[in-house]
Amino acid sequence: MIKTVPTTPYQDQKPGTSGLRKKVPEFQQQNYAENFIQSIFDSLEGFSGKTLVIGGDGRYYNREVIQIAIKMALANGFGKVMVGKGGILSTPAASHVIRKYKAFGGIILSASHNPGGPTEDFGIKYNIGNGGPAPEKITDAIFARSKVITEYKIADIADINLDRIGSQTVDGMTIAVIDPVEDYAALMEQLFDFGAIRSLINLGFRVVFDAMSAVTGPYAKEIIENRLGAPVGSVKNFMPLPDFGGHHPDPNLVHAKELYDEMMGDDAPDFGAASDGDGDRNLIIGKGMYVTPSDSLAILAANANLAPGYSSGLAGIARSMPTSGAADRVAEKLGIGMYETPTGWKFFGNLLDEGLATICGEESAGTGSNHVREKDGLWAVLLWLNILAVRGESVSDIVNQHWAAYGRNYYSRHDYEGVDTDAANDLIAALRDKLATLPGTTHRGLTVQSADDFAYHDPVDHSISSHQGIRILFEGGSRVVFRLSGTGTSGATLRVYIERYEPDTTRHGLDTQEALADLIAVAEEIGEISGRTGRSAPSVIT
Ligand code: VG1
Ligand code: CO
Repeated sequence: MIKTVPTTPYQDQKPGTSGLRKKVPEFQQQNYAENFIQSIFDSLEGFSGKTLVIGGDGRYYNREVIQIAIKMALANGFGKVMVGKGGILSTPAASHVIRKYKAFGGIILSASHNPGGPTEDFGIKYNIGNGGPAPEKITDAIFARSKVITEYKIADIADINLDRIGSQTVDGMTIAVIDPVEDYAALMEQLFDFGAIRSLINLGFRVVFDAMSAVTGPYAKEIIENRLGAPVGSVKNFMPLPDFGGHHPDPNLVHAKELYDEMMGDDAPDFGAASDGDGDRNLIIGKGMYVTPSDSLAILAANANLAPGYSSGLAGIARSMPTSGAADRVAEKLGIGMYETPTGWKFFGNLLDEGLATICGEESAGTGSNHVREKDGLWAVLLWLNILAVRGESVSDIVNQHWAAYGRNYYSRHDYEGVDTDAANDLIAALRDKLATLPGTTHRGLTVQSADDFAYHDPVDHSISSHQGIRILFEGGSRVVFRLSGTGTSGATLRVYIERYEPDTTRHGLDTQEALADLIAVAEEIGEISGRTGRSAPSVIT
């Protein structure tokens, strides 16, 4: 029943910030997915007879690769596979299932916020037994293996029916098709005061959630409408579609513009939120008030003790390096640890496992906690709702009070998408060459205090991750960060992160881009962005 199939390696299966992401036609090349999955298994030890969790965000090609992964897991010696009904599991739900059932690991099929469809993006990611993305040691091993692989193993069996919940045994291996929502919803009920949120909604507090035709639809329907009592229709675009309705399932001000406009309108609901393709990101908008992800992290951390799951306080906060320093001020006030990691959730795993950090976040709309080992979009939405229910104030009141207490970190990210790869690499290399001579120089009145290429020393396993972004810090606490995306699938994406701290309350009402105008101009000058990329303006501003 088990076939060993000869194959030829590909040289481009290098996992990025979050797994291997490529266009669907690339994944459809002969044995492309099989090679990568076998390379994962070849890089792991000790899984014989153990459980593997498999699920994806439902995008185009999801079902095909789920079948391949099941058959290959069976052939490679796993004892059991748990797969979400219809091949669906949001990224945070997959993380929870791995942890709850003490699985050996999991395979998550997703390209997250990237578009889906026959010519769009697909992705495969491996998560370890703690429920989190595999650390670099493992992803490096997978890549090395993928370059020399000569054969893969697959069970020669019929496709598994993914649409009926229940277990079946094939060749000694159990395949359990599970409800993708149930375990996750139960976990949320443990962490948050659903009764308080339900009362708030009963009093007429209006919530709108845009699932962006992606994986969170069924989760949000069950939790926000069924369990919290929001009126039917509060969850929009709740049917997961293989092409996300032709949109980018990216919850930012560009792709969730309709929600944004509704929240800024005259008769706006009280609370608006959205999530991404695989359910790990969140967008939070109050009536007339957009909350930046960096501020959201800080505010959630400062108020987390209002939710039952965090009532005993936080051990520490972790954020990715490009994320604003707003959370740092909260950690300082609470007298707890603050950790600065490279971009990507895999770097938070050790801090969470060791109990050093409780809440983590990234500027890219990712927030989460030690309840799973991935960022979690709905979790952030529910923590916000729990805080709103307890405080009885509006989102904008809470944000303004936070700025008054801690100061405001004006923050923006400028993305230059689809840039020529060589030009982008040259831009970063040129910045690297300038690092030594930048300190002490003055640009538009801003003096460079220090500049470096961020390297992370993991305090738990002592591994070192270098070249994680060029940081230019100015006197007074402003900074500009340059890095290249590790999740894109065509050309390069240059990300420029801009931040300025403003302690003066009377200056907290400025427009963000105006407040950052000097720094934006300095970033252009030092980075030579337009000259090197040929772009006079970013493609996306968040
Ligand atoms: C981006 C974000 C990063 C996030 C990653 C995965 O990576 O910047 O913060 O962890 O996506 O998120 P990059 O390398 O493109 O900047 V997801 O929701 O795509 O799994
Ligand atoms: Co995502």
